[in-house]
Amino acid sequence: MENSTFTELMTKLEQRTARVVVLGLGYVGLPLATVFCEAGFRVVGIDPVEEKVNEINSGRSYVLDIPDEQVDRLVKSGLLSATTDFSALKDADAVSICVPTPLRKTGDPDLSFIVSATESLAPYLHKGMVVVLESSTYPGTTRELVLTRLCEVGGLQVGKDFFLAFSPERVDPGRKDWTTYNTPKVVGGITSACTKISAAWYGQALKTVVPVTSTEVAEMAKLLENTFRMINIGLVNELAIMCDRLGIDVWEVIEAAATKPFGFMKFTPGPGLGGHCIPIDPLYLSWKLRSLNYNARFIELASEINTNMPRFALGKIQDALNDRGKPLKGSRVLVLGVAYKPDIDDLRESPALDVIGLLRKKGAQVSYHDPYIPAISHDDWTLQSVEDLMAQVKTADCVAVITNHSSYDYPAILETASLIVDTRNALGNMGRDHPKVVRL
Ligand code: SAJ
Repeated sequence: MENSTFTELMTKLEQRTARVVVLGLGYVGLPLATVFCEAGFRVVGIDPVEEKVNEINSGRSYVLDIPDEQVDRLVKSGLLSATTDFSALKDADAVSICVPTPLRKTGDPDLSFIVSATESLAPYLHKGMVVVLESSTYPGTTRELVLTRLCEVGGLQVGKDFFLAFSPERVDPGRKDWTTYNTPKVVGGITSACTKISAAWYGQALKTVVPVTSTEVAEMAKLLENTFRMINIGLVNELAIMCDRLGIDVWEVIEAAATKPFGFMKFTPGPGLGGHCIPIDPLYLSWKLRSLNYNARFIELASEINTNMPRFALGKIQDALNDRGKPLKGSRVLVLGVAYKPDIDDLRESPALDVIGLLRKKGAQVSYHDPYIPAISHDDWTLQSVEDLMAQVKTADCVAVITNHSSYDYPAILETASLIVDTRNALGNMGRDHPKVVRL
């Protein structure tokens, strides 16, 4: 049943006079804020990091996908502003929460950012407000953590006085074809009125909105998307281990299988699983199911295999050197590419960090090159990206391709190196059956 609060808010959203606040201005929040601005909403971005706020208010962007020009234009037009002050929420009609959901050191979900954002919002919750959580999390979070805290605010009833929904972020940093604007957006509310009003809000700014019947469906859809990916990467990683035992070229096997025009989806093995989504989101799901006495075996097994891949890559490097009469200990190993995936500058959860750590533990003289990452400080070691790449390739006992950035001149590297362990098939057919090349 739609009441006057619902219809008044709906009118503001449809007329785009609703005042929008985006909580958290990272790789999800800033693009979302700009998309609302481009639709004509006035948006205040709130972030606790003053440097980010100053960058935005100065017309500059620190997010790969958002150009300075766009931020500058939106700030100068008065549509976009940023602040560290959460009291900006008091004037908000529509709030999107885009905060991190990492793992703790224990491997359990860290929901502290969601709780903190909700507790900052609660004092400003008022009649006629819609709140949407975007952070990837386990099914039930919006209802159990966000709704319970917002309902503690005196006398306001969800679905009647305020509206609450979940809408999973689908941002793939660096991607040009699918953006925040044109990627279909799932939205699920606590009540049908919550779904309707959140979908209407997002529908004013995004190309396609997909309403679903609950926050749990929306939360679970996101986890299916990324668990699907993690498990299939785990499958091809185990296939690489099997092919290694069988003496079969796994890359040729995958290329052959990928010729099937239906019923198959290509994934490729590698030295491990990086990033802030794929290795982490599925563990939110398995953690939740454990609390319900269910063991999500596919997730646990795939995670175990993916986590072991840096050690498998180490073994390939060790064997390749050994076959050339060189112990790993004391050998000069140049790691090529350390970002968690090609052509980006993001190091989060990168398997390169594990491979370098394992090489150092074995006594190898490890250096690295990555055009996007000038320096690394991790655990008890710090390294700088080497300067003269080809000189380092020439002197290395082994070049280990860990992240296959497209900017590398692979033919020149093949010509210059004495030994290459290619964990990403970066050399392609050049590397097949080449005496200097060992592939995963
Ligand atoms: N990886 C493999 N083999 C593969 C694919 C990926 O080893 O076949 C590794 C990558 O090297 C990387 C990790 O897995 O270390 C994650 O790679 P990713 O391609 O999944 O990239 P992400 O982590 O940036 O995933 C994001 C996700 N987007 C969102 O969560 C909104 C994911 O859902 C997208 O499918 C993915 O981008 C994408 O397709 O680019």
